Amino acid sequence: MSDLKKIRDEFISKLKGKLDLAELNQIKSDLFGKNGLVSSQFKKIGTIDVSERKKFASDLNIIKDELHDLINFKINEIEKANINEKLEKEKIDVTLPERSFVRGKIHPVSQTIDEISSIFSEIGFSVEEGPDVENEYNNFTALNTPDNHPARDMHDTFYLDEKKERLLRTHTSPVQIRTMLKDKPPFKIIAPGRTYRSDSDQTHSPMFHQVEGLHIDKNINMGHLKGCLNYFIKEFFEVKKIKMRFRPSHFPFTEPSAEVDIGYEIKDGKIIIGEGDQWLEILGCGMVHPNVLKNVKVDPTKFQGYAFGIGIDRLAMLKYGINDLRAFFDCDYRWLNHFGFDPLDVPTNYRGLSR
Ligand code: 2NM
Repeated sequence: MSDLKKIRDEFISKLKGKLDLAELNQIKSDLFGKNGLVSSQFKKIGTIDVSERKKFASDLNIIKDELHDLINFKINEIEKANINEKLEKEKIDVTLPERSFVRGKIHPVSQTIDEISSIFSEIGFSVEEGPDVENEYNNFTALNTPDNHPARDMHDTFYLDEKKERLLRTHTSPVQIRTMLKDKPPFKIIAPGRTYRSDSDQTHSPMFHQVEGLHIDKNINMGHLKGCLNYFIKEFFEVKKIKMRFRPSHFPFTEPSAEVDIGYEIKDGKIIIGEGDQWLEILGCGMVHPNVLKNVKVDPTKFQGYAFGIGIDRLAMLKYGINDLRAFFDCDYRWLNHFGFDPLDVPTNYRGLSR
């Protein structure tokens, strides 16, 4: 048997087996590479006796084509199978239903704090924050609240130790105290945040939210207080005019003290803020007591000012028609989805405040 026929038979039988791509390429190089078996036969043509040369060259070309075509056919088959497998695996079923997707909502209390902060920042107030766990000096003593005052009672305040030194702040006034102790007057700040009182029923939650304001400068009087609150209430409820009255009251930290009511009426079962002959109490305020100023080393003969405290939760309920305070803190996802605010929805009265 000639060399050519041997090569042919050997490789035809090899190629009958199951071969992968790497093995096929190896065979291809063994035969047709630079020193491959078939390539070497081509180099031999010149040495062959002239009488046999033509037949040898012709046989060689036939064998070369046969092996070459067979290898390429097998490579092609594998590549086609690979592509088909990929197509099968990566098939997208466009008839499947989409994955459910939920976007979080801004809690109405957070939304209201943002609105209040941006309204006050427009007239020069800056926002201050402080810790929820306070000491009794910042929460009571500095605020001219005597030891025997009912607010200090165990039934009203959450004390965190036997000695009653640490407590959950009952208002955000300690933030004003901290600010006045740390900086020099004038002061023009608001302090929004969580506050705590031992109280729980339909209209009281043991944790609630307050924003307190403080403006201390030379010659600040009650007219400034009235103007500031009138502006705030109009902006907050988005009304042009507001009926407002100051009722004498008492707080240990202010003198004189007042509670502020706004006019409202019910029309077609809906509350209209700003007009009507019903009164709604919405905040407490007054001129900061000289004792408070002395406690934070501010000279009350040189500096005076006003302060106010607003309950945020009730304001949010009024503005957004929510009637159960407790729903605010139930963490019911369906409730939040209904009453919450879309974080990507920029309101028309947006004031450019970042969250
Ligand atoms: C209120 C009512 C009246 C108040 C007083 C102070 C401070 F720290 F400056 F003395 N901050 N907030 C204040 C005054 C709070 O809440 C109903």
